[in-house]
Amino acid sequence: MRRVAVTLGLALTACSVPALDLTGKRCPCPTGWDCAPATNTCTREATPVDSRLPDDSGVDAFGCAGPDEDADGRGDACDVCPGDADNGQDSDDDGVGDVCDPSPLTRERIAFFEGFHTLPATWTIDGPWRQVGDDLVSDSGAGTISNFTIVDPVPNQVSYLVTRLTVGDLFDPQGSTNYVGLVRQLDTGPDSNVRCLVTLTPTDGMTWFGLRDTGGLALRSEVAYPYATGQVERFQFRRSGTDYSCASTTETRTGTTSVTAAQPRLGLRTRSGAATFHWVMLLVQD
Ligand SMILES: [Ca+2]
Ligand SMILES: [Ca+2]
Ligand SMILES: [Ca+2]
Repeated sequence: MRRVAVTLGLALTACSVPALDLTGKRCPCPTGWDCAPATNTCTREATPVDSRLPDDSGVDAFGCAGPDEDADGRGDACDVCPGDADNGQDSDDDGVGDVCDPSPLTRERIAFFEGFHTLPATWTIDGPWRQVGDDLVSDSGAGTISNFTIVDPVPNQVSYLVTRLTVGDLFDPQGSTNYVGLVRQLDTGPDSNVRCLVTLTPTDGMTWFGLRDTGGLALRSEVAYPYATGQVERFQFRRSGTDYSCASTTETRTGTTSVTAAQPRLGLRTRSGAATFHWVMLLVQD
């Protein structure tokens, strides 16, 4: 199998301490790094071999021939950042690349990545969701809530639900609540839920970013946040027990709520608004 060498542009000698180092990393070192015994630290190889790149048949060293969301030549199943452009660097060697690793010194794993190249059969569709190209589009009518969810595979562990979305035509100007974003602790019966979202208050036209739970009463942690149709956002929705955080590129909101669900689901949610979801990913700490 052909393997492709990747030069990282680092002019390092075997015993040098690189400017780009693994903070606090000690031997033994991960793939692509050399142990420096004198200092018991890891230094990057000058020309590491990237075994994840595909061979001439389009199947890479790990047999990944499936969708390639970011079109970088590494199938989603073998990509340490399947939704983001990255350089393959993974400082804590946890299989999540630095570019998309929410805690580069704490081990996580990718529980799932869904790029919507087809409509995934294991997800529950509630509302007018449809596949367009390799994206998922929702255009909820006035007052209509749409969920696209899956049973939470790790309900008792710290996890990050991450998505990239494009805000669509918003909103129903007469509606009382309009939003697009992520949802957790969804229980479709009583509709308990916690949300990480962008929203608009129809009465004053203000737009917001942040957290809400069922009814927006116990948890409502928001900040005024300008956004418009066509704006691309990356949301990261962390849950640790009853603690939540919702982060965009520039803002983070945190809060606590006791909202629970008998059969907790997680995924995407819109109300009286439209959005295009490019991918969704779940990272988990074991
Ligand atoms: Ca890829
Ligand atoms: Ca990592
Ligand atoms: Ca990590």
